[in-house]
Amino acid sequence: MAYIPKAVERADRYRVKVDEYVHYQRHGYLKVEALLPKEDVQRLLDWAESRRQPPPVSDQPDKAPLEAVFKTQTRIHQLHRIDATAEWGLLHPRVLDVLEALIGPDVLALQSMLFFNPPGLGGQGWHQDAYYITTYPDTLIGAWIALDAADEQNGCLWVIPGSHCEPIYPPTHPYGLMHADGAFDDLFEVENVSHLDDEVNTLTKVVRKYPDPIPVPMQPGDVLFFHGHILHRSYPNRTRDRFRRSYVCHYCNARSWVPWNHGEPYEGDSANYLHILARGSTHLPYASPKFGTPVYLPEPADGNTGAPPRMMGMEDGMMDSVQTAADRV
Ligand SMILES: O=C(O)CCC(=O)C(=O)O
Repeated sequence: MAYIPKAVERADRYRVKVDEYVHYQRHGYLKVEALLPKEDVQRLLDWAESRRQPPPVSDQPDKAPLEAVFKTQTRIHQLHRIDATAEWGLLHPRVLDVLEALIGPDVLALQSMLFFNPPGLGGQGWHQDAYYITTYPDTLIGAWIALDAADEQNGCLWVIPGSHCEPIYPPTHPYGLMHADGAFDDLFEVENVSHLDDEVNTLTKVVRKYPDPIPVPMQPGDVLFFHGHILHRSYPNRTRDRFRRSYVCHYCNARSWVPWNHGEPYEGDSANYLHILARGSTHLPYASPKFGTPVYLPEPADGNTGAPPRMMGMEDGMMDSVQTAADRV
């Protein structure tokens, strides 16, 4: 029987507007305001604060003083593998509602990053996320969940609208796999990607092809969805008294092969089995939520209901609508 993707209904389901879908496809990003309710933002903030506490003092004298580590800590990766709240945030149903429309219906959750960006710290220079996280087919997307208000002063994200149409610019030292390796004639290699200094980061050459980048100010609960190829960056937090906390997660279509992992030794040819199937279905291996966060996967029966394909090839080599074919019998 055919798999016909069909999401499970929920009372608070977010329904993406056609204009939002078009905006994402055309510009490579989409800000959805107030996607997370206030109480969910508060839950993530409380959790972020609990993670920000310095761990117990170490008795190993060679380790850096923990307070110093704590002060310089700007982000923590992959907490969803060890923490129930992080898993809940990564699999937030309203974030997945949008992803289902933009890259789904089958969605695989790959990465979580908790950013603190205290005053004076943080910032990441121009980069494309699919440079780091390869998926085949290339379906990577980020979801940037604002926990604090983010603006130009405390280091909001900046994007270059339309730059998601660029291919991924490869590094000078090949490492791992690159998107469409060898398929382009004039693709140049880049150095020091993500470096804060535009003169050092040679991806800036691509940035300069475009009109001025734009800042994306956010309010707590807003979520910015951004394409895996879009050129984007952030600046260090220039305020004296404000954090810039955010929870940033990455996903791809669950039918993509993912030779990428983070936080474990080499995982073999494919790491799909380490990533969580968040929506839909897949023929590839996947992980289930460790901490029991509900994911709304279709039941096998749901997947097998609905209309058959609308056109079919006829024995005489012509295409015909299924209805007409049925009527002829
Ligand atoms: O939030 C930031 O400062 C940078 C995040 C970012 O660029 C990313 O997740 O790709």
